[in-house]
Amino acid sequence: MTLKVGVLGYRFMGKAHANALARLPMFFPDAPDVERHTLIGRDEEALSEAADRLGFAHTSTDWEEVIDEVDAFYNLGPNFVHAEPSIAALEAGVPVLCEKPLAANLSDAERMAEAARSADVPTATAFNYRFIPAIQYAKGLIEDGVLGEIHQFRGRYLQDWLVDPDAPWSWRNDEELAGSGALGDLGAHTIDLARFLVGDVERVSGHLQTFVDERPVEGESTGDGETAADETRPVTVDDAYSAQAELEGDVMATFEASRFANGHKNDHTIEIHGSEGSLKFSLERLNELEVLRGENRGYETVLVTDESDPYVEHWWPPGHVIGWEHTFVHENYEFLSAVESGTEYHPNFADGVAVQKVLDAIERSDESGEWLQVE
Ligand code: SOE
Repeated sequence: MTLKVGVLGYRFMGKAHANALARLPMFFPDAPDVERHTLIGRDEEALSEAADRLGFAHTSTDWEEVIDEVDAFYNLGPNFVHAEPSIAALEAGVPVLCEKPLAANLSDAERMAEAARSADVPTATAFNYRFIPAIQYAKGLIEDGVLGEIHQFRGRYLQDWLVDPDAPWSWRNDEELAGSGALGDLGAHTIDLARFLVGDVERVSGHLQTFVDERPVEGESTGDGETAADETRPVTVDDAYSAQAELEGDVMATFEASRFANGHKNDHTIEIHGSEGSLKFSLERLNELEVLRGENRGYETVLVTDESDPYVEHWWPPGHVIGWEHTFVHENYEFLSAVESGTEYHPNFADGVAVQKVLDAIERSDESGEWLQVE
């Protein structure tokens, strides 16, 4: 059977997932057959150019029509578009993969998770970093007790694309459209990894800050290399956040993210300390994991491209490293395999709403100045 996939969104994430779908038959012969069926967007000209480039057979400006024609629906639109199309697809019994964070606010995320429960088909919240071989290796070490009892988790995700006060305003700077800023965009990944590797978040104390309050709207070109950008719009989300947290099992955690961290491009790092050892992971060196076993013996750098890598046989011989885009291939492979076999998939919408509850509690804690329980 060929699974027809309908994809809403054709920019950054559209490209990442289309690339993943194209790689599946080449590298994962055991994956279901997949057709890049319909690409969905609003601007017909841009959509048609993207569909040709990304290998989609059809285009549509109406997601409602597409839902009835496909076997899986990918919602890769901005956060405020996550809820309605995803819920409609689930009500039609179509499995859904939705980009993170699950929604722009907790009530939408809860409605989506409820629709997923009723539909009882596989859903995915696209936390692609779970599918990095080094992260899966780390999980195996923790489950095997190599780190002993876990005491601390530290995660930070730093980028710098908003340091320039003239960096243009986009939906990502607007509370209605995005929900939050660095918190939801980047922090959601870190919080998901904390849940995946260590456990649920029980209580938090958060702090959010916006360093630039308004940004220029990208203007029309004036033809002389300048843009007519005298209009600005307010920034209504955080540029950076930090939070202290307690995870289940009395694990102490800190989370931090910024889109304002000069010099950091896509710097997501995780550190975990246990009674018997520690781990360090950096997304900028994603083929490696630093592991400390026992006290005072120093960290050993494990190159995770050998038999410990669950996907190594699909790619290159050990030592031939993989990159950021491969995380999407692994994610698509696992999700579409679950769609074909009708089995459970994680991280699903229940995982997405669990993260959204933490994002929501961090924001409320910033407003009230108090530690809050995550319900
Ligand atoms: C933001 O810059 C961003 O593209 C996030 O939206 C992605 O989730 C992250 O993986 C990379 O950075």
